[in-house]
Parts: sequence; structure tokens; C-alpha cells
Amino acid sequence: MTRITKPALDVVSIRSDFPILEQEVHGKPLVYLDNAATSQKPRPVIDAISRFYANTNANVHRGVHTLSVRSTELYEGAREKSRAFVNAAEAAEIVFVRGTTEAINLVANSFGAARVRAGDEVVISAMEHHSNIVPWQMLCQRSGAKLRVIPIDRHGEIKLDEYRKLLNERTRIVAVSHVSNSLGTVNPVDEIISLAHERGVPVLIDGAQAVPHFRVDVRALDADFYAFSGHKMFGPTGAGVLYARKSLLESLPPYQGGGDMIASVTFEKTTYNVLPHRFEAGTPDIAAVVGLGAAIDYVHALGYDAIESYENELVAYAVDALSRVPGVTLVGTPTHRVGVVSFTVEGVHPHDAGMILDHEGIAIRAGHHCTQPVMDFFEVPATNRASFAFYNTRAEVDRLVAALAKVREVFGS
Ligand code: C6P
Repeated sequence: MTRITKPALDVVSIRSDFPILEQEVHGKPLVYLDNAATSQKPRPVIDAISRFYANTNANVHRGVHTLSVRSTELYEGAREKSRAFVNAAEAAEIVFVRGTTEAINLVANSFGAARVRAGDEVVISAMEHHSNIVPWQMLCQRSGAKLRVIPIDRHGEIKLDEYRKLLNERTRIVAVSHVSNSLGTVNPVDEIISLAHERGVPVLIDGAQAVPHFRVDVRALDADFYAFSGHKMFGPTGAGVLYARKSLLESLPPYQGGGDMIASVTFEKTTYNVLPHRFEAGTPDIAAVVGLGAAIDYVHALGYDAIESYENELVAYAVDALSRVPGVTLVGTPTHRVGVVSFTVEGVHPHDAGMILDHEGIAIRAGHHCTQPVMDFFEVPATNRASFAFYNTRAEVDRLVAALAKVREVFGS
């Protein structure tokens, strides 16, 4: 008889990989619940970066000398890891960028210049991060196109019926988040993509808050563009990925000009490098890309099945515990949620709550989370946001809940 064992995470041992988690803040053990802003980095990632600078540092794609060859191997090795990570067909479809913001700006500029004209329409959703609003707004201002916004409901979910109605012969691109950073909603991106494709419209998915929590397969999704940041998935700041379908990428003009993106340059004419280098002008953040490769290895070693089942339980526990705290109201109650729980505390501004929690050693984010339209929709100036990673524990949720009692005590609410 085969026994199916539930994948488990050894969280005590995982936590020992993250040196930063060992410290105290204001005399209390740190509870880090701001993972959606940036995650912490495990020792193998920190070591990969310092090893790179200690042993290998040289520019990529430029030198015949040994260090440059090694550096290029590490950099291109990370590209192959990134390809496998999202199951892209070819490494040429992986463009290294600084992060999700740069990835979206790249597409809005390059795809925008090639394909978006006055009278055309760009569709986004009402729960987008500013990074997936402003670049499209700027494109619309430049081109005379119109920004159309899919509304959300009171649970914080996209209204698919309204989305269907927005798609038309003028739609040039759809850009939506896989997971909302302020509500935690997991959007039905497969359906969003297939509805757009029925009309021949390409789709960009902002995966910044997805890849830290579950496996993404760009081919199974049939995504045209998929963007994510390394620093939210246990890698360093400074390196992220734009996945772009090769046939699309081939048809797009370069985003920035400079070294490494060219094949030949004269004062009369420049010809461009092959993919993906055509979209990587200038010296990249090589060490960060190497660190991203190490982060991918780390996540693979834990396994997404184990990560998902652990986090699902943890976040369900947090939702339940927080919703029982008197005076606490959850903002966003989606059916399918990962990573994030936003809430308000009656009579207490989120910034004040955030400061008191900090004194208890608890790091959460308080603010609009770069999603001001979401705050407007829920008619709140800001929220408190606890965001989780696989190294967080139920005991930390309990600490948060206990500290919220203190918040209410201080404010007499
Ligand atoms: N959200 C947060 O605290 P960058 O800054 O380029 O790595 O990622 C931008 C970005 C894009 N999309 C989503 C869904 C995001 O959550 C973020 C970053 C952080 O929620 C910082 S504002």
C-alpha cells in the first residue's frame, strides 16, 4: 500500500537559515510580517552574493578572461534557473530587470510604442499596484489610448462579467496582478488570459506577490508577459524577471539603448543583439541575478507543495484569529487568498497601530501599499497589512493578536 504523506516544512530549521530573524527589536524577538514589501534572505542567498564578489566578480558577455567567463556562466546559469522556475520554453524569453516595476515599464514602453495608438484601449484592474497602473497611464497619455479599469467587488475580487464587457476590438493589452498586494486575492488569471486570447489580445501578469507562495507555469497559463521581483521571493533587491513569449518579444523594439544590447554600431545605424540581450542594455546587477538563482534553488529545495500547504494553514489561522479581535475589520475577504491579510483597528490610524506594533517587535506595513485606488474603493485612508512567508509561525500570529489588544488599550478603543 502506498502511503501519501503530507509534505511538511521544518520551520525551526528553515528559520535558522535566516540570520535576520534571530534579532530582537525593542527588546522583543522580531516578528517579521512585512514579507509582501520584501522578504528576508536565507544564508545560501547571502553566501552566493558574497562568494560572487569574493571570487568571481567581472562583467558579463564582455571579456575573454577567466573571471568574465565564470561570471557570464553564473549569470546565464541564473537565467536557465529562472526559465525552469516559470517553465518558459526558452531562456531567450527571460529578460533580467531590476524588478516588477521595471518589467512593466519595459512592456508599456516597448509594446506600447509598437502596438498602441490613439483610440486603442489598455485594460487593467481596480486592484493593481501603482506599478501596474502608472506605466499604462503614461502610455495612454503619450499615445492617446484609453485606460479601462475592471471593477472589483466588496470581497476584493475582480468582476469577471464586467471584464468580459470591457474587452473589445480596441483592446490592445490586458495587465492584471496574479495576487493583490493589499488584499491577498488570487485572481483567476487563467480565465482572464483565455478571455483576452479569444480576442487575440495579449496579457501581462504582475506576479510579484504570486511567486513567493505558489508554483507559476507561464506555459500552462498561456501568459504573454509575466513579471516578478527577486527580492520578494527570498532573493536580493536589484534583480527581477520579465518573461515574454518569444514571438512577441521578437516583434518589439528595444526599451533602452546602450552596451550589450547591440550587434553593431556606426553613427549611421545600429543593429540589435539577439534575444534576450536586446532588452538588457548596460551592465546588469550581476551579483543580484546570481543571488536570485540561489533563491530559486532554495525555494525548489523546500518545494512549493510543502510551502503552499504550510502557508495556507497559517494564513487561514491568521484570518480567523484577526477577525476575532474586537474592533478589527478585515479589508478584503476573497475566497482564494495567499500571503496577505489587511485590516483596520477601530478608532486607530494604521500608522499609529504600526508604531505600537513595532514597539512590540512586530513589523507590519501600514499605509496604502501603493494601491491608492483600492483604499478609495474600501473608503479607508490606509490599512494595516500582515504579510506572511513560510518562515512565519502560528506563535507569531498570536503575538500579533496580543499586541493588537495593547493597541486598543493605548487608544482606549
Ligand atoms: N509591492 C508592497 O509592499 P518592485 O518594487 O518593482 O519590486 O515591485 C512592485 C510591485 C508590483 N506589483 C505588486 C503586486 C507589488 O506588490 C509590488 C511591490 C510592495 O506591497 C512594495 S510597494
